[in-house]
Amino acid sequence: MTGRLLRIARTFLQNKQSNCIIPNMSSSSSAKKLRVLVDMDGVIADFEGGFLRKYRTKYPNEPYITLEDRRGFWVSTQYGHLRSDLCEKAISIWESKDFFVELEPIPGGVQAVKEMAKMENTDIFICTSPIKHYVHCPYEKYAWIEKHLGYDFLEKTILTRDKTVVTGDILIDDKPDILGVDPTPSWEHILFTACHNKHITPSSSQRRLLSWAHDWRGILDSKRPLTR
Ligand code: DGP
Ligand code: MG
Repeated sequence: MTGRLLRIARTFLQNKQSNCIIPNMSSSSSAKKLRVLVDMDGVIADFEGGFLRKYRTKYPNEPYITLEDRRGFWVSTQYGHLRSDLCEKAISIWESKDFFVELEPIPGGVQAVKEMAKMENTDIFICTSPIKHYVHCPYEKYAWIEKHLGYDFLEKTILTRDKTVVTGDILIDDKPDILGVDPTPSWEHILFTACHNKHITPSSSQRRLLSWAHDWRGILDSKRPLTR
């Protein structure tokens, strides 16, 4: 017994000296917590607004698509339909330095996420897909999170191209079809309304969050186990 306590104390001191983060050993207590995954672009960071502003600045004489007329998740696809060379021009915008870090927050999103982080029995993670042109995007996503949500949120940040392999109770995301290697992800996808998806009718089982001014707390509560 004494030997075991000594080992634990030694490990603790070693971890402290090496600045290691000591994992939460009480995994059974976290099992009861509601795990909320919140997407970044189009949910808390205004990708569409930032894109249009920078596209019009860089290409003032080219045609563009207003946010009202946006249809379909892929911006480059719709610009390519407008005129084939505009596909590459659109891509050049989000591949540029400072694009992701300079995105404006979506109204109410940062506040909501901070509030979720303070809720009892709730674990919140930002779950975002970086673009494959990785020179700026992953770094800038972390920088945006630190700037708007704070340094501690870097612990709660998941960058993945496949959100189906991440486990959670809810994923709040503006992409209508979230596909990956797992055909039955653990989370319920709550479709966050964005300019590109507001015209589509979600499948009857899919719930929407119209904006952060709407009842996101009710959606979280609907996933919590009933207490007696
Ligand atoms: P997410 O919000 O996590 O689903 O990330 C999707 C990313 O894809 C986001 O950074 C926006 C970006 N995106 C939007 N339209 C296009 C497009 O047409 N092509 C590419 N490569 N990325 C796009
Ligand atoms: Mg998104």
